[in-house]
This record gives sequence, structure tokens and C-alpha cells, in this order.
Amino acid sequence: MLGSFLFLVFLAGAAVTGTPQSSIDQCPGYKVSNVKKGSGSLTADLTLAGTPCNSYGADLKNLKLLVEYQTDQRLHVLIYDADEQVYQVPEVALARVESSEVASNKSALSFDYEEEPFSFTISRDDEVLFNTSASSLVFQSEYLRLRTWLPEDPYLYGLGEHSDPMRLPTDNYTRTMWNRDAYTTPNRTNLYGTHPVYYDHRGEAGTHGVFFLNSNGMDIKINRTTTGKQYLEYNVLGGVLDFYFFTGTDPKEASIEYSKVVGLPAMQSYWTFGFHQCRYGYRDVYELAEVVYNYSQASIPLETMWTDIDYMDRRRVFTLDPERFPLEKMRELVTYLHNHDQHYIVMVDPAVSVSDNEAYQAGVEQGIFLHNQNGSLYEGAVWPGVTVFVDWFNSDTQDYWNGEFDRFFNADTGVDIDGLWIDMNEASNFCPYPCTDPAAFAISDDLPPAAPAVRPSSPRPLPGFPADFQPTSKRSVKRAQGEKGAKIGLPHRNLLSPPYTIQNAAGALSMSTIQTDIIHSGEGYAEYDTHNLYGTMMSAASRVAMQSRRPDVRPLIITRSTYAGAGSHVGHWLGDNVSDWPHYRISIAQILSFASMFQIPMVGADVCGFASNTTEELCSRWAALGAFYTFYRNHNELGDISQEFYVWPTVAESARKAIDIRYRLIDYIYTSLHRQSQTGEPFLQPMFYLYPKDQNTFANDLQFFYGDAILVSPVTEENSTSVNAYFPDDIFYDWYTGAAMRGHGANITLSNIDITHIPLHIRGGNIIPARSSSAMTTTDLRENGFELIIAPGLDETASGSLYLDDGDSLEPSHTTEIEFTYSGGVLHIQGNFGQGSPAKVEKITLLGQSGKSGKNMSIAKTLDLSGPTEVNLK
Ligand code: MIG
Repeated sequence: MLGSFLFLVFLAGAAVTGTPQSSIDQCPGYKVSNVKKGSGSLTADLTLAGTPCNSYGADLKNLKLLVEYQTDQRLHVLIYDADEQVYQVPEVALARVESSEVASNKSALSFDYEEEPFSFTISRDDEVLFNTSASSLVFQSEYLRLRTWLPEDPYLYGLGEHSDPMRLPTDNYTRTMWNRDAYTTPNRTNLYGTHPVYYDHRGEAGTHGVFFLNSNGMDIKINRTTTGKQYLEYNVLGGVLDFYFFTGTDPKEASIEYSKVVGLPAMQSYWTFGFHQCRYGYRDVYELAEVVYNYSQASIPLETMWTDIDYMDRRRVFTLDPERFPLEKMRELVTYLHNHDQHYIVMVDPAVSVSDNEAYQAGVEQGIFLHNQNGSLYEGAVWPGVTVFVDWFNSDTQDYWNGEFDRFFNADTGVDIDGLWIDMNEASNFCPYPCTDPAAFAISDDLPPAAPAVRPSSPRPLPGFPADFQPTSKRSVKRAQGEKGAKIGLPHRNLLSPPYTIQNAAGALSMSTIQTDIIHSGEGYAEYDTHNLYGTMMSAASRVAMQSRRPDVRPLIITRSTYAGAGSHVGHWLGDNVSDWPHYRISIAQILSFASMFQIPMVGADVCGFASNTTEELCSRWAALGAFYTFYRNHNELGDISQEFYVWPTVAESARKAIDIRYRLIDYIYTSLHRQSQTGEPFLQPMFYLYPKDQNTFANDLQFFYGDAILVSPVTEENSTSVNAYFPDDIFYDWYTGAAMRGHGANITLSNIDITHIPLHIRGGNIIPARSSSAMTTTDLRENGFELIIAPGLDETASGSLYLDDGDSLEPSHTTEIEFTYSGGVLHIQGNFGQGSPAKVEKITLLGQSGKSGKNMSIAKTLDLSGPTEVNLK
């Protein structure tokens, strides 16, 4: 059933039509008048410069231009309609950064324009970064077009979410932004999230980013003209042209600049970096308990147990299956986990079953579901059958969501979860457009059978049920589309099938999601404009709800659908990948884009793969690779063979070894992610972030840096025990032996890599505060002392840092921030040493040539990190 459903989706995707470029090329563009220049800003009027071409909707005659030199590294360019009717991304979805208006002559970027036809350039020194003279500007009621020239063979990155190479293709490449339930994450299609930011890396000259703050459906095309000139073109279904240009001397700096626009990412609790086990298809609470037990028997640390929609009563959110997951037993399980310093997480979906359940009744009473324009509830079909969908723009929704969380996840009477998993929030709808009979698409009684060889009996069948109950709402739409100054959208648009067609792999805009002519409560936004924000609005509301249950601790929320800036609320998993080698490999490019370029540092793929059966070899390699994601979770689809790490001895061995290393490094991870949450400096990084002048690194997305200090070079091919890894011109040290390895800007074949092993190298110049030994839980880990690993760089110096707090508080009262530096044979320890019992150093290891005899040197030395000190290692 699911298979044929997906097949239909693909067929629909293939039917996407081409665009009539001939008529669009007749569009007259705009001319500039009434220019007003401030020291750090410019405003002007833009008037249509000729006969409207009305190619994909009506040309707007009067526009306004606003240019702000926001900082010395960031420039804002906004082109909007003079009447301010056109939809703009609401502040509730993405708060705007304040401009600290700098004088234009103090800025690294400069804005220049042509009067008629209007076009503009953004330059850094003498280098043009963005030049819109590549085509005339088109600003229509349901279509925007802007094209910029690019240099020949550019190094472009970003434009997520996708499963294409990290360095974007530059020929005939289209990135469609329209959030979609993208089972198996096919490449060259739109996936779950929208991040309309690209980075353009120009080596020595620096790196800049271009963030297009727009949430409408769009195709971004990267291609060449018939004469071979390279360009990037935005084709957008609405909204305004809102661009943030930011620059850095290198890619790291550019990422930091982006974090200033979309917000700094949320800091996560210490325990969240432990290992997580999940799957779809756990039969009952006893099976959950068995898995927890099996992990401990296999001596594989399990920090957090997860449960998919299996726990729900007939897949209804905020309910428990009374037979398979009864409340009493669920509470026992959670208590058991908590008593053993372990954690528990479950899934929540945004679609609420239309049936006799509390979440539905409460939602109807509070009027917080989406409504059709005639006032009836908008219905679709998701797991529980016919459903309604929460309207995140309704001002009563937060109360509703808090209320459901307080009730169902109540510490005293409910399921006391430690974190939250939110899914299906693109939003996903099984009822294809036009959805006239959602009951016909209720697939809950047609679930694929669980694999009988692995589980003694499949989940009991889930009956369908009638859904003819349709109360009317008490909602009130405050504004109508078209109100001047309201920025909620032009009136009289075709919100279902606009004239321009984006290459949505699902087909029509409303296909397999919420119908796009739905108008939200509150301000009255159209789903057409806000579709791509649905998951992030749910993320923000869920964060508040989790915080309202546990006000003092950092909420962990992992979401499927994201929009720019989502990292300030949540982390992300990469959705429904496949248990195959291509998905194993592409996960690296994907986590790197999310963590470093989109500022969602808590990210990981389903380890061992979600769809289809994994293999022992793949799962063994993935157990090790996943240990170097920030979010490390094994997850698997209903009906596939079990893939918990203990199922195969080699996988268990691989997992134990990788988890041992990961746990020893958790404080290094924690320190770096804390820094990212404070400054935007990315933790997970592509190789070119640290070697921005070495062109050999620019497209490498099979190796990566785990923080500044650790290079991860996994085996990437099946049936292989070697990897051809690139080592820049620098000094590295083998993590396992400490042996120095001089990189020469060439590939080195690492061989004899057992399937339980992952090559890791410490990059010279770093000091790593590792725990001296691992533990079965992160709570126990925190009791262990530290080993300081000093890896001198080519200049014989090294540095590192350590951030410590209680691991959990939103606002920790005592924090310790220590800086380690090594030079001239002496280790210097300085910083702010918070109160509380000081961390202990048990061992100092000096790697490589610097030791007395040219070998590694380890000294066992107990040292309290309670104040500044020096250790002479000569
Ligand atoms: O349509 O909850 O991506 O991780 O196991 C499938 C069941 C719904 C999709 C998620 C996947 C999860 C599954 N969900």
C-alpha cells in the first residue's frame, strides 16, 4: 500500500511541466527613482519600466528598495511592494536581526545599482559577488525572478535540504524548496527542509553567503546560458526579495555570520550526546525493556531508549495503546530507565485523530486546528486514519500544546519523557490532493506485517473507524489577504495551482500535504506562503511545551522538517534514509551542511539505515561513523530485520569501540557545541573549513572534521578494508597509536581497516581534554578524570579548551571555561574556574616528535583543574 502510494507520488513528480521562458524574457524590469542615501542605508522606488508581461501572475507596478549596511560584514537588500500587502515571513517564524547600521564605507561589502533597467551588484573589494544584471527583475503576484551571474566553475554549498554532493553541481541543477515527506530521500529532489542559503567559496579571496529570506515554494537553478555564462536564478512563488549577504575571510567565518542572521543554535544537555536506540515496530513495552536489557548484557552503553508511534492507541497522538503499552508498565519502564541514569523519548505527530480522544476534543474546543475556508475542519489522513492538523499560527495553540504535554507527559501521572521526537511535520498527508475523501486513505488497518522471524507476533491489527464528525469552528481570521500594510499576501491569487510550476517531486503543491489554500488563524496567513514553516513552527511550540513541563532543563527536540533558523529550537535527523552504502556515504555531506552551513549542529542520520534490511558489514561501519555525528541514533523501519548493535558480534564490537571513543570525547563535543551556541563557530566541519586555501579539500565530503582537532576518514565502500584519504599539508597523529603522520596535500591509502575500526587522526595544534576512560552512561562518565592529549602543530604549539557545567540546566549557575596552551615544552592552564568540585586531570599525553626522545610521552599526573597552573613537559 505504502509502496504504490509512493509510486504515484513519483509519477506525479515526473509530470512537472517546463516554464515558458520566451514570455518571461519580454518582462520590462524596473527603473529607479527617489533615491535616498543615508550613511549606512539607501532607499528608492522601483517602478515597472514598460508594458507588464504578466507571465505568471500580474506584474506589480510599484516596488520599494531598502539597502542596509547592517554590520561591516553584512548587507541587507529588500525589494518589496509599495503597498506592503505581499506576504513576508512572519517574525514569529524567524525573528529579524537588528541592523547596527554601519557607514557604507566601513563595510567589507558594497552595493551598487543600475537605474534602468534596475539591477544591483554586491562586491567585496574589487570582486563582484552578486550581479543581478543577468536578467531583468520580475516581481509578479505569484512569481518572482532574480538571476545573478556567478564566476566560472564556482564552489557553491548549501541550499538544503538535499541529498546531493556537498559542493553543489553547477550545470543544469535545480534545487526545489518545498518541504516534503521524502521517503528514501532521493537525490535531486526536494526533501524535508528549506534552507535558502548558499555559500560561495572563492579560496584565498574569502567566502560569502547569500541568504534568501523567503518561505514560498521556489526553484533555485544553477546553470549556464547558451553562451556558457554561469548563473544562479531564483524562481519563487511569492513573498518578497529579501537578501542577506554576509562575508568572511574563510568559510568558518561566513558560517558564523549566518548564525547572526538566523539565530544561534540551542545548546543541548550532556546526556543527549550519549547513544540512542530507536526503531519503528517495537511490539510492546516488554520488547522495549528487552532491548534495554540486551544492551546492558552486551556491555554496549545505551543512554536513551526511544519509541516510535507504536506506543500510541491506534496511532493517535497523546494516547497509549492500553494492551501493548499500558500506562502502569510505561511508567515502570521510565522509572527503571531514570533509576539507571538512562533516558526516554517518544514521537509526537502534528496530525490529531478525528475520533473520541482528549487531544481532539480539547483542540476542537480551543479552535486550534486548521479550517477550510467554509469554516469546517480541514481533514486529511495520517497514521490514525482521518486527522485534523494543528494550526501553529493560532494564538491559542501554545496553550493547547502545553496542556497536552502537561497531561500526557506528566511526571506524576503520565509518560515522563526526557526528550521529544517530532515527525510528519512538512506536513505529511496520506490523502492525495484533491483530498475529498480522507477516510479512503486511512491506512492504519493496512500496516505492513512485522518481520515474524524476529518478533514472535506482529502488532495487533488496528481497525479503521468512521469519521463523519465535523464540528464548526470558533476561530476568527483577523485580517483578509490583501490588506494594505499587513504583509500577509495579495488577494485573488491561485493558491492551489499558481501559473509557475516548481519541480516539487510530489507533484501539485498540495499533493501529500496540507492543502495550500488553507488560511491560518491569527493574522490570516495562507498555507501557500507558510507551508515551509510548518515544521519549524511546530518545533518552536514544542520547545516551549517541553520547557513548561521542565522549566529548568534544556529540552531536546529532534524534528524532521526544518526551516532556516530551526537550530535555535531543535535538532534534526535526516529522515527516511535507506540501509545502503550510498545513503551511508551521503549522510556525511548532509550532516556537514546542517551542522556548519545551516546552524543546526545537533544532527544525525538513522544509523544502519532506516528503509530495507541492513547488513552486518554496513551496520558495523555505520555504528562507527554514527559515533561521529552529533546526534547518534540507531533507527529502523517497521518490518525490517532487527539492527540493534548487539544483534551481530562484529557490530557490537564496532559499536563498543566507537562509543568508547565518543564518550571519552564527550566533553570536547560539549565544549565545542557550547561555543557554537554562543558564537556560531561550527563544530562539525567540512575539510575545506579548516583548509580554505587548499582546493583539494573543497569538494571532499567523505572525510570531515569533528571539531578542530579530529579528522574522521571512514571506509566508504562495501567489501573494502581501505580508504584513500586526503591529508592536507599539515601534521596529524593517529588517534589509536599516536604515531605522527605528515600530510603533504595528497591522498594516502589507509589499509587493513577491520570492519570494527574507523580511522581517526588528531590534527596538530590541538589539545583535547578527553575523559581518561569511558562509562556505560554519561552520568558515570562525568565522574571520570581527564587525559589531556597534546598534539603539537608544525610550529610545536597547541591549544584547546574545556567547558564544564552541570550538564543540564538552561542557565547553569556555575560554569568553568579553561584554556589550554602548549608552547616551549610547557602546558599552560588558564581560565575561569567555577565553584564546585574541580575536574581532575589524571594523565597528560604529549604526542609526536616533541617528546624527549621523539616519541609519545605520557605522564600520569593528578592535577586539579581548580586554578591557573603550568606543567613543564620538557
Ligand atoms: O510515514 O513513525 O521518518 O522515522 O519511523 C512514516 C513512523 C512515519 C517517518 C519517520 C520515521 C518513523 C515513521 N515515520
